[in-house]
Amino acid sequence: MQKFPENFIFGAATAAYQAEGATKIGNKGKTYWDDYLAEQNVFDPSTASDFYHKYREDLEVCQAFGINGIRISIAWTRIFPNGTGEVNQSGVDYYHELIDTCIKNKVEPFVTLHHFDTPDPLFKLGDWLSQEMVTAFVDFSSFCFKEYGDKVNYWITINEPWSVVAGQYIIGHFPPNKQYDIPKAIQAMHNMMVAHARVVKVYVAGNYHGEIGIVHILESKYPISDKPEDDEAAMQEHVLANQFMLDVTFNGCYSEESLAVVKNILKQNQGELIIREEELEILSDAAQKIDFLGINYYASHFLKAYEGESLIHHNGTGEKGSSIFALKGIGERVSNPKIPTTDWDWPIYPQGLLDMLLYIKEKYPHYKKIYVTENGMGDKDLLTNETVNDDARIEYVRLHLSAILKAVEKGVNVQGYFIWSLMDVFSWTNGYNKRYGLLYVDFDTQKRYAKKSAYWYKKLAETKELL
Ligand code: BGP
Repeated sequence: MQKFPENFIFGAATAAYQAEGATKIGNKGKTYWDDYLAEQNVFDPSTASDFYHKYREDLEVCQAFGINGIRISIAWTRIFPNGTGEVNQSGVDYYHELIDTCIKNKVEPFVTLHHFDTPDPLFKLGDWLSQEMVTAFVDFSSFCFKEYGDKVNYWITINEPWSVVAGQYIIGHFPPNKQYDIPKAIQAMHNMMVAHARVVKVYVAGNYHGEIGIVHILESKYPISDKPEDDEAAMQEHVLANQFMLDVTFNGCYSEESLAVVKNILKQNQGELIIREEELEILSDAAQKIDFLGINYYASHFLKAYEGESLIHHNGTGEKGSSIFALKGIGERVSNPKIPTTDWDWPIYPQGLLDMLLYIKEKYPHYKKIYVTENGMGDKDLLTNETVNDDARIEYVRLHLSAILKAVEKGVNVQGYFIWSLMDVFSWTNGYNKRYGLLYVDFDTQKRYAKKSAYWYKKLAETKELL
């Protein structure tokens, strides 16, 4: 039996666009998803889990199930429907009520400012590739700090820069749906880190009482064999997806090692990275001021050397074995027969989380603390007798929590865990059949049903013991 520290947060995560629905209610403006999803006509995000209307009920459930933390995000387009300019008071009021309701139910809100939901007008100006976007994000964040800063204790600037740019410019399943444009992805990722750093600066200057951090998706990368070329492939993907961001998060600059790898990738993909002189000080400053790192961890990858042109197939349907992910100048993700995967081909590998936590402690020893801000298992849940017997999910979470406890024993400062997700939500590229929630949502009636995992999590949160 392993026990968690007394103040550990047993949280659950959501994101505005995936949970709230109400995309056309309360004068909300469009994100880049609205027109794109309408055009595609495959998944409809307009109701999602209706958290916009049901948050009171959901937060009472959190309290009843021992959940003492929640990740929510503020939909930028509820506050500034056009991204900049006029403020929409009903959006401002909504988040006051939501945050107050979290506090009333003793559920600590961890509030994210950008969770994959750029306002459409700023997206059209180039999204994270444009300086207008960066400045508008700083202004929006500054507005949120002034409005909610006296009651929010934990702020997250940006959720998963790597996933955003990989989705937009490499995989092509996030608008603007470009594929294999690795140079654009790298530039946008850098610009997101500059935006993060500028927001940290504003927060610190405002003397707010809370803490600020960033969330990265961090998946460990391993060579599939002991061949040096496979090792090289794993190292390259690790640098691009993990180390490049961690360097700047904790050191405020890219290490020579990371820059050498990234420049080589850029060379093979005919591109360059522009880092402006004036950004260096801001990045370095933020690295010293940041209070915590959020890690989202779902899977790790096994890599093999790859010489061909980039080739990707995104498994968005849960058809096991259909994924392809091979990048020119980097490597190819391959299946490891010893490691189980989800139906969406995500390798289930808790050791990868332990390795990542230990890596951070070793490589960035001045990090302050870590929250695991997302972890969970997407599955095709079946509702039977008003519940879901999601034993596979319980086992997944148990193994990952056990990895966290091992890291804590080895001295890594992890202070909380947020299961993705509180309730079943809209999945950006998989729609509604990939369910992660502790609560099953009947998307026709919006009725919630506690899954077996919810009862398991309740017991864990109450006893703090991992059996
Ligand atoms: C993370 C995102 C979440 C969520 C989760 C599950 O990358 O931060 O918003 O979507 O992944 O991903 P998916 O829905 O693609 O299975």
